[in-house]
Amino acid sequence: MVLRGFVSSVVDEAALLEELAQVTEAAPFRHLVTPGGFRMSVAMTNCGALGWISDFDGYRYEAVDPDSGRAWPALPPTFRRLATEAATRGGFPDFVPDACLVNQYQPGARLTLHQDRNERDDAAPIVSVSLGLPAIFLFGGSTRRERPARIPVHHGDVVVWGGPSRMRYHGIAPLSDGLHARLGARRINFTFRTAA
Ligand code: MD6
Ligand code: FE
Repeated sequence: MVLRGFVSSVVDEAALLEELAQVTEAAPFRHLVTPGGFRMSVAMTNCGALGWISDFDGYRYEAVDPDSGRAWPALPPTFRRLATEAATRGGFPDFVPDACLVNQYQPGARLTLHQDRNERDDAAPIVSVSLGLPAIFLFGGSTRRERPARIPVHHGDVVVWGGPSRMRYHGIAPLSDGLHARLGARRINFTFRTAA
């Protein structure tokens, strides 16, 4: 379910961006390496009890930021409220996120088709928030071979993703150039999950 313009309808956007700045100060964006040895074009960080990481040993959730040796920053209050309000609107009133992956795309960055399969419980939805520059969300099938639908996502849109769609392949097409009034030349995405 795509909730257009949902962010500003439920939270104070300035508060959300201030909390984002605090998260990225404590745990700066970094380019992870895939298990196959490729540097990801998307820069990532996390907040919440668990953070998603990738390195030569694989993809997984960890409680400690490998760059700092400290716990990931806590899920800020405005982040949490946005996630639970969106999940409720999407039909998942019991959603309790314990992980928020924060993705930063600069022009040209992309996320190739993948499934989200590192979470323990696939009954829980994912709440995905788009901020900054617009992007094309690629929404595929249950195999990598199906040609994905191309769904535009704009600043303030929230996608709630669960149930029978939970294991569909998806990705982000290479980000086009542009300048967003508040976020500059980048797209930020939060994906809230129940990982543990
Ligand atoms: C992104 N999102 O929007 C990447 N995964 O930047 C994802 O990979 C994603 O948006 C699962 C569910 C929703 C998502
Ligand atoms: Fe994903």
